[in-house]
Amino acid sequence: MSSINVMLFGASRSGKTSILSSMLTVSRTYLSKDYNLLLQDKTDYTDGKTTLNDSKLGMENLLKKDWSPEPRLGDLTGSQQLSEYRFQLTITSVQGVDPLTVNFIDIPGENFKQIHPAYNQVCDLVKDCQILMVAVDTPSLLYTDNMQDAYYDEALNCVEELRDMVSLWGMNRGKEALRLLVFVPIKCEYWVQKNRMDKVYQLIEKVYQDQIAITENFSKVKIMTMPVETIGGLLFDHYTEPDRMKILAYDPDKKVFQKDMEDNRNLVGDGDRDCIRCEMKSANIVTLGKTGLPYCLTGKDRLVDVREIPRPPYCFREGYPIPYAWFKPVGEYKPDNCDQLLLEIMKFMVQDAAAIANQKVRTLISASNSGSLFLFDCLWKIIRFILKTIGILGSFSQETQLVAMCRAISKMKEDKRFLGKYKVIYNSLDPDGSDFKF
Ligand SMILES: Nc1nc2c(ncn2[C@@H]2O[C@H](COP(=O)(O)OP(=O)(O)O)[C@@H](O)[C@H]2O)c(=O)[nH]1
Ligand SMILES: [Mg+2]
Repeated sequence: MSSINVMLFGASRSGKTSILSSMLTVSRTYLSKDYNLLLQDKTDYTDGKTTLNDSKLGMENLLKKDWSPEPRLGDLTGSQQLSEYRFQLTITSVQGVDPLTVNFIDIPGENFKQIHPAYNQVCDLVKDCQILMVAVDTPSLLYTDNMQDAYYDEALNCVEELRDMVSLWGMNRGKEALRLLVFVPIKCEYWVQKNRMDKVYQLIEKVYQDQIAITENFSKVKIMTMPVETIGGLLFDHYTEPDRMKILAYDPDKKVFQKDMEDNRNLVGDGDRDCIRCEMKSANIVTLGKTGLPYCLTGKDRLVDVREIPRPPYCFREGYPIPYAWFKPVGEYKPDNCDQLLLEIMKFMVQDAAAIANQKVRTLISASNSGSLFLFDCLWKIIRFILKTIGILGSFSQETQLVAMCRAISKMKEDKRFLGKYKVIYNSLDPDGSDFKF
């Protein structure tokens, strides 16, 4: 079970990288303290991709109250390159076993479209993945429901693109291989607080019903919805209708603060100007997108309709709908339920490894509870040298890993930190209720 591949699926800026960042941030300390599990970010950053720490800083930035306590617009720009993030999990209580690796393939939303040059590469990558994680932008999901327009449904929730991915998913691993499909609604704090998550669960199962149906072709698959709060202190506030959504192009002679602008390119066709998205309040008063503060147009300031801007990510045209969602900072950076997602990945790793090694998870759990781990550890120390020499180190190491992981997971399931806030849609990993259950 030394490595597992996870494909992150979702529209651009839906929050794929943020999920990883918050998962790493919240779990690291207590996994090591309470469970002897060392979780490390072993990503190769030499290609210059966003670090998970930068992603965390970006999220904390969205909460900055010194800007203003007002609602502000959600970000527009998602990652632009196909990236791989790598988590390494080392079981520190047992010496000499290999660490476990989880490879997350993080793909910019546009690459899932058939017309994109990277599309074939994406299709090849998903064939090797055991886990498919679908980041669902909750405000977009609710927006499309309000619009009652199949076109919006398709474009904002990437329904077609997911159909392709699910069809190719894990193909190189065979029909019998274990698979985990997780829908991860994010930016859902508002619906959690209003006790309206049932609606979100229900919409996910409706919007992606065909994709869920495709997975019935696989004999061992678990499908679930696992909402996570990647920030915690940021609540959805409202949407702006497209005709009130504008780009403010400042008077070129004005000195504009960084917090009051998003772009300084030639967006409006009369030279480089500092620009920002804003909501129109009256003919000359707008609300600025990054601070939510009112601004009165003066001098050569100009307002341009978003639909007139031809350049992504600002443009609003058919084929590129954007729900302009505003979020209000109400508290600290306090992610929630991200560790539950990590626990689910860990459970899956054990189930997958057990299935491959023809082991029963039930037996492993009782071995881990009865103290056999200690026996394994002693045995391990004594015969390690011999095993190395005769070259069967791999299989023994794997069994030790499995037992140690089962022990950690069984303990985690007792931990109040894991609140079980998720919904299992379908589970055939465990058709007879025995072998693959925790
Ligand atoms: N409003 C809001 N924004 C978030 C939340 N989590 C992340 N973001 C922001 O959403 C933007 C896009 O996130 P990112 O993870 O880069 O999306 P990706 O393109 O799918 O990888 C970033 O600016 C994040 O800071 C959240 O819970 N609420
Ligand atoms: Mg990303």
